[in-house]
Amino acid sequence: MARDLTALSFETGRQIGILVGREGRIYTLLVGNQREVLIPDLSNLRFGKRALRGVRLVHTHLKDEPLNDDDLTDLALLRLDIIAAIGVLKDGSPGRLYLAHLLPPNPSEQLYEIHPPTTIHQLNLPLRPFLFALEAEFEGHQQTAVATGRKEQAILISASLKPRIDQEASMDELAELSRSAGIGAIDRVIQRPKALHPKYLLGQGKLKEVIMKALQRQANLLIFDQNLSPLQVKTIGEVTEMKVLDRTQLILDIFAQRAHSREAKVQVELAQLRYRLPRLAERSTALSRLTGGIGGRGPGETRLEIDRRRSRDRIARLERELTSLAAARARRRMKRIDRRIPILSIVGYTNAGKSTLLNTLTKSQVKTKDLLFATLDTSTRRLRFPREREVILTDTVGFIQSLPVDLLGAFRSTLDELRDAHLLIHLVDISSARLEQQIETVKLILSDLELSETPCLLVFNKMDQVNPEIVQILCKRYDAIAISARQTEGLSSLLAVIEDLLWKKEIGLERLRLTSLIP
Ligand SMILES: Nc1nc2c(ncn2[C@@H]2O[C@H](COP(=O)(O)OP(=O)(O)OP(=O)(O)O)[C@@H](O)[C@H]2O)c(=O)[nH]1
Ligand SMILES: [Mg+2]
Repeated sequence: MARDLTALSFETGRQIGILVGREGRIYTLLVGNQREVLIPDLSNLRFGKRALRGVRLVHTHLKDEPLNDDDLTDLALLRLDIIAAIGVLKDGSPGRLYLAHLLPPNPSEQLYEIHPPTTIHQLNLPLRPFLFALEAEFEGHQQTAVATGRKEQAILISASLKPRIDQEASMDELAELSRSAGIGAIDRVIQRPKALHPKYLLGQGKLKEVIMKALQRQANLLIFDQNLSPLQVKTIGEVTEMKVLDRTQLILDIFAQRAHSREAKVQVELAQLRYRLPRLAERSTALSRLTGGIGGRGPGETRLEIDRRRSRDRIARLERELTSLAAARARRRMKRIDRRIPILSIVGYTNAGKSTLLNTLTKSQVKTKDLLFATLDTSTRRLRFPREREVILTDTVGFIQSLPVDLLGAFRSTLDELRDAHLLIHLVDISSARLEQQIETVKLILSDLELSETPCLLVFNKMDQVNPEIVQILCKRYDAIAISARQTEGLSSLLAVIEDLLWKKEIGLERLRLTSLIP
């Protein structure tokens, strides 16, 4: 057999390979060029519960050279049982035999083992028992992983033309988002390429590195800090055979986990459908090797069309439902406005402490958590001041940089409540390393929502976390008040300012457009 391969290789001047199953059946004969053979899509050879693919690649190397990086990448990517190269000698007969296989997880994080070269005749490896034992070892590791309840493990990836320091900061936030979604982030890859790759975002070499890392660290998910085009999601998913998420999808995922009220659920599902619609695509039968090859046939149009139509129908249905929910919300709003009670809305970056402040001020129990996007539904409470005065205080969903457009659109009716506010309290986590950016982001989103005109009071929260002198400096620089939302004691100064802004004639009720509202 080996003799046939090398002879054929010798005659054609091309690499020749065969894919062989465990039971010895030959699946395919591959004819390559001088330097490589391209491996067809193997996704129909699903492993099921197995760790290895169940096929080995045996191919020829025209110059009797050892296994190269591409060979080893194929071994890892395709989870081949074994990869073997047989050298072709000057007379077309088999030369040396090079062989490598994957290793189960090990302390030195070695992905594969390369055997010392032998010859076909010297090879003393009882294949069947060997593969059986190797598979069993892999299985042992999988079971411990299941038993210890291992959650999803992700590699975080950023590829952007922005300076590295900005990428790092944004990656910190992505790590927080992953944590909030219940995903473990085990590694990070940051690249600042000269140009972004249209298909992979990252450079191809870097992507290979990512895949190897993923296999070594047993990650099952790639999360990109940038938003990916439909084409990118598809090609990266195909090449890596891993689940691929981008920033928007991760945020949508968190929202989906947190949505409780019917309105929030509808809003989130709408945003998800709108984001996914252009990304619906079937797997093409592209070649698995990163280096490309003959393009696969296009997706099966019919099935795809059905999926698209279903999604569009569902979007239409959800939009109708949302309209009627929004109408009910508008009626509730009108009632409140009728009451001529000033409305105060707490806005700010996610995790700033908005719900905590609402709770402390009104002694209520809105859920607060050290997670991003703990709150999705708007909560409304009454807050009493001395002299029979009261205001309505609302707390709503937090903001974040690059808030998905679809999400902002879907949450419009929730965010519309902010339009009724006479005063916005812009709450900022003063202990955040990204204080400046967070303030800017919130301002930007407020202006997107056409709320730049609403009077806004900047309040720094979590002052207990920061050196008092720095608190003072920052308050001065930003013209802000500092509080600790967890402690009732310190809040009286904030209340006094609010009362002043809302009721003291000299501070300009007119500016606050309250003249007509307060009897
Ligand atoms: N140290 C300190 N922690 C605070 C303070 N205020 C809030 N926190 C904590 O900050 C975390 C976030 O608080 P939340 O009130 O849930 O924040 P939020 O702005 O409502 O967040 P989202 O709803 O996710 O947008 C929680 O773990 C709070 O306990 C504070 O004054 N000091
Ligand atoms: Mg909250």
